[in-house]
Amino acid sequence: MKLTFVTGNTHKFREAERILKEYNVIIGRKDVNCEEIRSESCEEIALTCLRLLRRKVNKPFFVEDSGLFINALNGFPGTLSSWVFKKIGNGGILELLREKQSRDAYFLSAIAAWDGGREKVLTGKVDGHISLELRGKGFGYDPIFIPAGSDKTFGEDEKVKFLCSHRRNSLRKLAEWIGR
Ligand code: ITT
Repeated sequence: MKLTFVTGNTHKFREAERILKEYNVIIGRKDVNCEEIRSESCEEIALTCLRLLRRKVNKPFFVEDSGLFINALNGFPGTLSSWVFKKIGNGGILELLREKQSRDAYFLSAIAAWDGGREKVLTGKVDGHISLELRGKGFGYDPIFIPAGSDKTFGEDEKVKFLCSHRRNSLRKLAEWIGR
């Protein structure tokens, strides 16, 4: 099945394209702006966005809302991740964590999909912690996020990110749902 990923983020699209190809799901990209509601739930934001876009996108499609949740900051930046990244970047996050004991964090990805008849929300998560300094490339918070079981940031180890990311987990569920 051909699916459309509605996103303004080319990094997210490229990751999704590579991962879904493994499951024989081919995707195209559409960049239609969706006024995101304010909520602490990625699932709620993604589903609301899907329903708003249903009128504009007349073919099977999905949207994804994701974010970095840091325990010591009560889940901040969470669903504000995109905005916070633009405002204070990775340097700002490291500064906020300077005096904190715990650096535990997780990435969450919520996909809301419409296959032409049904709609579904699928989530993926990856646990980890925030590094002491910026390391590697990638996009967004990749240079400061170290997944559990690794000592490298997502930005330093693209392969690990490809295999275990929050997005990999939600996209795998999407592929399974589409295939049913
Ligand atoms: P769309 O809403 O148009 O899809 P966006 O970038 O605004 O694009 P989100 O609202 O889901 O997407 O924002 C999530 C932000 O969280 C994103 O902009 C990054 O800063 C960060 N983020 C999400 N997934 C990430 C990942 O895999 N690696 C690094 N940072 C990530």
